[in-house]
Amino acid sequence: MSEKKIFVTRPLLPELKDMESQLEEIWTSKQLTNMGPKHDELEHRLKETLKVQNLSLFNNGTIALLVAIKAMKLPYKSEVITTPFTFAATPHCIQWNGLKPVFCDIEPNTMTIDPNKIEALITPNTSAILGVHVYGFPCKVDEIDKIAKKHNLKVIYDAAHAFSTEINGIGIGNFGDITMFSFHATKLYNTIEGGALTYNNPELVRKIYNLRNFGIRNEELVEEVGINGKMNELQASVGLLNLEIYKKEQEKRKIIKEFYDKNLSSIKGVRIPKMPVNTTNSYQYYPIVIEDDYKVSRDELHLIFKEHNIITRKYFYPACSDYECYKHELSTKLADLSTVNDIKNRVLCLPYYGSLEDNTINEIVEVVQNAK
Ligand code: T4K
Repeated sequence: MSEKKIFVTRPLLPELKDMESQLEEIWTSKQLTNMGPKHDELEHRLKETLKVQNLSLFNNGTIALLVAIKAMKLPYKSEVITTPFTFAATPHCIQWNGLKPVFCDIEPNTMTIDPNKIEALITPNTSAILGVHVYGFPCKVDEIDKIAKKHNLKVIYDAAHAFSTEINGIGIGNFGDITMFSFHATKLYNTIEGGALTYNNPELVRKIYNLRNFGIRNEELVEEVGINGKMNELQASVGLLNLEIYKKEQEKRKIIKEFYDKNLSSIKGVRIPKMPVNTTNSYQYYPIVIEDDYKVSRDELHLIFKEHNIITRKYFYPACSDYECYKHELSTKLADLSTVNDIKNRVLCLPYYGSLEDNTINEIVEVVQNAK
């Protein structure tokens, strides 16, 4: 048993001495926030890293997603078809915009929204589809695009888990009308708290700038009802330093993934979801799916891990469609959510970060091998 608690993740942190010199610069300039030099540099650098045309930084992913939805100008109370297999922030951002989340089932391998089940949910009141690249698995973007074009719907992506994921060499932030990234401490690439929006339509640049900054254009002009979504200089400096080291972290996680894959895939009843071909992995999470022919249930395995002082996570149990605030909606009650309702009871995210020690990784594999 591990002496210290092992968590599902640990944040990527730059060297303290590198942070000290960043802090010295900030202290000297006294520019702490409001689109300072570090903010602007990070925006520029991330645009290159994520291979996107436009990128706006935010103080966290949730505010970024709120603004993304707002920028789409969807009719008040219209319906947004989304996945319930996600973090609470996704449907909450729809609801906070005065819109209605309508939950669609997921497909079993990538656990992303199932395009084959979207059209049945479209009504005259549907205005958008919001897909989540959950665990970094990309949604079926081409199929979603076709449906959206056919029904004149906006497409919004939540790429909170998909930093640096690419499909056929195209950055994941290029698909749909707008994409949100989260840079929360638990994410592969973090700015402590933080996030970004990426989009190809140049007309959105001004709109998003305004929405992020109270709607203020200049000292005498307030153009619309905005919010405070600004990333500060301390967050941006962590972001600049983490840009230098996130690839190393990915390499370490790749090795851990190979070890997990090799040792877990041969265990009866343990399924390892596969990344689609021509897609690069963000190495954000390591989910396994516990099938009926495994020795114990997912919940039992979760408890066995706990006895070893290893904290695995049931991301995303409960599904958002089970939340008190959504489960009573008629659309939730009527929806066919059979795959979500199955997967939510089977999935378990294992500890997954570069500084996991070899003996811990071995222990994690042994727990799955020997559970009874
Ligand atoms: N969309 C999706 C699909 C998302 O997953 C998220 C966030 C969002 C939107 C919203 O983006 P943000 O507004 O957060 O930028 C965590 C994160 O707080 C949350 O950001 C994330 N999704 C979600 C999936 O996971 P919890 O409640 O699981 O976090 P917590 O505090 O239990 O952290 C997990 C483990 O990480 C801890 O056991 C230990 C470790 N940890 C965590 C923190 C915060 C550290 O070692 N250091 C830390 O500072 O939600």
